[in-house]
Amino acid sequence: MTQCKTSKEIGGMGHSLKRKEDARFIQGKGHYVDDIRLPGMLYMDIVRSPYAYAKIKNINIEEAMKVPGVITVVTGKDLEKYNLHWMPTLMSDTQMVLPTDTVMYQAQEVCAVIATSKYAARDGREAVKIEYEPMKPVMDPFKSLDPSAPVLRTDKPGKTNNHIWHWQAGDKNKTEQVFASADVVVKQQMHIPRIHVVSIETCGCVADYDKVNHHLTMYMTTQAPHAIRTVIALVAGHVGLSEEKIRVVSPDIGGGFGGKVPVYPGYVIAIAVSFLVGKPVKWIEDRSENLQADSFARDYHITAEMAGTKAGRILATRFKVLADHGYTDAAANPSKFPAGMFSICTGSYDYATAFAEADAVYTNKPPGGVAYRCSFRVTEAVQAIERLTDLFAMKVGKDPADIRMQNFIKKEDFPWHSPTGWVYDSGNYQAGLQKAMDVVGYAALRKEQAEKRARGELMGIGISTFTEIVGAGPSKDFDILGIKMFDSAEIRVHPTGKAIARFGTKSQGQGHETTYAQIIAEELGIPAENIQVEEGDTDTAPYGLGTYASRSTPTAGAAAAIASRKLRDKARKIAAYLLEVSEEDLEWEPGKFFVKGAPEKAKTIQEIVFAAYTNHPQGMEAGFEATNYYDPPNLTFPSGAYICVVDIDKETGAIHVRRFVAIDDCGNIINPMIVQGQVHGGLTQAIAPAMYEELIYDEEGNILNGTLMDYLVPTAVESPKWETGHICTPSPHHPIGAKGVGESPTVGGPPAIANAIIDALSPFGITHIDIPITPYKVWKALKEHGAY
Ligand code: MCN
Repeated sequence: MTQCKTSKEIGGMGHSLKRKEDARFIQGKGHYVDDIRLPGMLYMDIVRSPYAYAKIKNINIEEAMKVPGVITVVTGKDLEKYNLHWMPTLMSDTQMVLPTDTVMYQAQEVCAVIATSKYAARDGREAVKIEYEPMKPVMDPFKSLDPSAPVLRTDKPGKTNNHIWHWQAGDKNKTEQVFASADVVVKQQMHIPRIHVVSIETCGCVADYDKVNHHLTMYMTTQAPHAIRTVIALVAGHVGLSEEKIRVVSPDIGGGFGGKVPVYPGYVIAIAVSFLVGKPVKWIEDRSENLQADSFARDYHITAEMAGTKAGRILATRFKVLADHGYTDAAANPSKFPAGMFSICTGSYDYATAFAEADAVYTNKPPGGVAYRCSFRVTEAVQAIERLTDLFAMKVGKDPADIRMQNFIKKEDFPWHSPTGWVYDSGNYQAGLQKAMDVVGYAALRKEQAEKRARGELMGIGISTFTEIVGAGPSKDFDILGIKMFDSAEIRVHPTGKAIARFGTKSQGQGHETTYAQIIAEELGIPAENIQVEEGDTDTAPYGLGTYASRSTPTAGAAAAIASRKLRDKARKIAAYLLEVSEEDLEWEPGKFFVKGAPEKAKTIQEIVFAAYTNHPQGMEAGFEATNYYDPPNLTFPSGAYICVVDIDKETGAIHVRRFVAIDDCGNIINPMIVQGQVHGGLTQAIAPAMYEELIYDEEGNILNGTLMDYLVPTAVESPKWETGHICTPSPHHPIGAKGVGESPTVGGPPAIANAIIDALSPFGITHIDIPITPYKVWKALKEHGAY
């Protein structure tokens, strides 16, 4: 009898397999865009605007052209000749590749210098002389809609103001009625700061146009290779490069976090230059360019209100949002989605009434709208709802944990129909919070807090219980450029039993090479080490929409399971043929089919695969491969309960995060170690906007903290010891019961920290401080509230 290995031995689901990709990463063998060197390759550097809003009077390239090695300088007017000066953003907006007469934000691309070395290109860049006529920029989104404000997007025919879109969800009249008759109403203005993803690798590309075959290969840092190819085809179509003539290759990526979803002008300029000069062109941003000019996230101004009873029952919420998207809406137009960005604004609670509306405006800031490790503005919504919940608890005089327990959607109420249009698939919020409270020792901490308060010490405990919404599609609700959102897996098992699996997603550090292999191993019984996972090459991978919005597990992960099951069906047929029994007489155990009641009569998956090429039933196609394009019936709704404990130094305002307990529910877990890594990284990115990061501009549009010397990215030193754990409510509609997890910590983390800090300061009557909550803001609030 053939003895099969256990799920653990083959690296199946639920096991902490070491990441396959790390073997090359930790040995410095990762292959990134900047590692690509092609014969005859030219280098591009970009001249950027020092002004936020200015007319371009003249571009003088004379001196630049004298720099040894400089080949040419490309301006917007040059691109205009070929109709290559405009491009769509990934959603529904457009932006200039290079401006022809007006710059719209500081650090905007104005022209590009092409040279035989990157140093010559940089010297050429310094030698370009541009004459500007500066104008007063629009930096305040609230003033952007004033009739006196200049209309910024004059390129858009018929545009008479700076409004981009309006979105709303929920029942406005009913919400007003509930608010009018409620015992208790709390209201808070808040700002969610403009932040940047700051991935370790900046953006860049090598555009390689092959004149002979009229074919473009684009090596680039993109999270969505297929969708980007479609965008490139829309632009490059003007010079006859249609989609089948374009190959996008996304090699290893050093972090994306949403910032490598948009299309950046540098990509299009590199393509245009490669097309015009017939040579490969490399463009790699430097760190400052990346921080100052790439698309930004958040920058939302929210008026948030909650109505309820004195007994602590939440009845309704109302949100009015103004989104500052800068010069263009880079990546996330909510009108594309059925219930848009703030639609998860009822959080994990079971009240039936809510209304949310949002407007986005243009200003003279760099492009905004990137979903930085948050889908569809969930981070912003959760920040608002979880702050409101604490304010409400404070007002009715109850413990914030009790208020949450009282108002949670109950586990038996799933699927839950939210008042803003979603159907939450599953969850057990009470169990999650209870576990977090047990782990942190909630009751003892409250006791300690009371003792410390009596001594005048500042200690705070903050809770955040959140629901995420991840996995776009379903295709009926979501599209990018009209392409319906699904994702894909293609599995090919070779006669030797070794497999190659390709996906439409693209890992930027999430560990897909390991976790996808684990799903296939579990379903097919082929050891994960024998399954090579590939993503990121549009010539070989099946079409997919990419990796963001924690969608890879909900979509491509499901596709991997379904494609594997298709192969298992085929394997059953072959096994029945080989064992000369009917299919119904066979039973499956990972890695083999055996005859019911006679386990010694068995065929292993390796034997079956070999037979698929050598000895398969008549009428059956040879080979052992399957593809699945998975269109999910619904999103998945991961959730979490986070508790943060802080100590604050009253004299200086310094905040010490003493404990942080994160209990997540992402359904069935494929790889616990990878999920833990995702949570650790995400939590570090959660303390970022909560305590450190915010891009600041002056009234003239100058960025005031445009280097990593003064834009404070938290490191391991600033991170507490994260205490992580899980509960599991499998997604009922996902083939392996998994939900996404990548964004949960960045969604749930900031409000837990903010709530803890405010809790510590509450004895002084302080009820809110906008994030990032810095020592200075704490000290100032304490001073204003009479603490000194
Ligand atoms: N996973 C698992 N079990 C689950 C859910 C997920 O083992 N139940 C594993 C997955 O198989 C995958 C990882 O956890 O290896 C993340 O899966 P998922 O939540 O599906 O998210 P994506 O793979 O789609 O990644 C996107 C998400 C987002 S939106 C951003 S932004 C982000 C992030 O993940 N950017 C990252 N994590 C990042 N991690 C790194 N290192 N770098 C980035 O740029």
